[in-house]
Amino acid sequence: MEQVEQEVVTGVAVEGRGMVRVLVVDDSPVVRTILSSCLKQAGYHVTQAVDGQAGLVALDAEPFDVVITNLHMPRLGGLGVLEGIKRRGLATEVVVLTGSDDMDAAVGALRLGAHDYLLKPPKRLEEIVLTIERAAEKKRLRDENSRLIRELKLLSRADFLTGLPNRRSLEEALGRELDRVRRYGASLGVAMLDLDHFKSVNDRFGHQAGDDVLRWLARTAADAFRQSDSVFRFGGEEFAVLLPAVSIDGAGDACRRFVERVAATPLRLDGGTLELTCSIGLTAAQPSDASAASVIARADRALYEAKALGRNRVVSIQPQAVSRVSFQAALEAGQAKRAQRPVPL
Ligand code: GH3
Ligand code: MG
Ligand code: MG
Repeated sequence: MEQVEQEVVTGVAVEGRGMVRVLVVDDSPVVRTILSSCLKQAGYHVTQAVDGQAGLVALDAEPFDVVITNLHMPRLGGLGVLEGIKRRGLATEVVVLTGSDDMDAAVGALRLGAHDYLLKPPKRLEEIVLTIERAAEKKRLRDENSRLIRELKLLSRADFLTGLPNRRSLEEALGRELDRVRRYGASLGVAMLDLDHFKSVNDRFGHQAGDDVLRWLARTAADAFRQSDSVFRFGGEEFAVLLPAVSIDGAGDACRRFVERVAATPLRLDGGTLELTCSIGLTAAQPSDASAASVIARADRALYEAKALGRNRVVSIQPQAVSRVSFQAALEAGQAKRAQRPVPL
């Protein structure tokens, strides 16, 4: 076990600083004590480590916002701490302590990504606190930035109305799955689903009710398909489903059950009962498929056929036989029966 002085000194809570964790790394007990008591008085959470190696052990054990480290120490110096932080991909800011006769080392540390340096021995306590404060603020802004970027990425892949992953997300997921089909010969069913005569739903019940129906459809699809399947809102009243690790017949059964479930669930809306149906075009991705777009285009052709054959059904296209005869031979669902009781949304 590395020697880490695990003394955590919690100072008076100064607004905004109470949550900031600072690691003081120095082989001199005197310097450690001066820095620690000064920072704790300023309200920071402070942990001490006796050299660079002990500092890295502390950094592995818990997150720190700022490390203030001496450059020259036995076993491992400040540049080693800096490199260790980079190697670990930590966002911790580093302030190095250097003698006035060793500015080359301080500049080297800045080049390696240190936030700032302080001259030894530390004289003006205010300067130490201000330097740590600026380092902590930089860390806070960087964290906030990363959080916003993560959030934006999520938002850019989610559909606002239904919460389902959107078309961009589908194209990425399909690209990944297609790679598995090509590399490992994995099976992948790709279904395009479109609500039948949806325009008339808006016309009859209003756009708001139309939105509610889209949300209901999204919930129902996410519930009806397997956990390993993924449902996407492609756009408008069109959805896509990826069904990995299942034969085209298995995918066809799942799609047919879904079409039947929608048809068997009349929806109670303000102003009456909606007997909703949907159509699905299904295909299996092939190693020879050049892109996600080519698979989607084939599923779309199957969907077009399902509409042309009377809607409320599934048509699957087997890629090796895309003739019109095979469309009809692949017809999998007839008109579904309706349940008696309308379901409220
Ligand atoms: P088909 O059976 O041939 O698919 O007929 P359809 O009426 O469903 O198809 P069409 O493409 O003519 O109309 C689609 C409708 O979907 C028109 C549009 O107003 C509606 N729609 C698309 N996006 C939304 C949405 O976000 N909310 C609502 N309420 N309606 C939408
Ligand atoms: Mg449509
Ligand atoms: Mg439609």
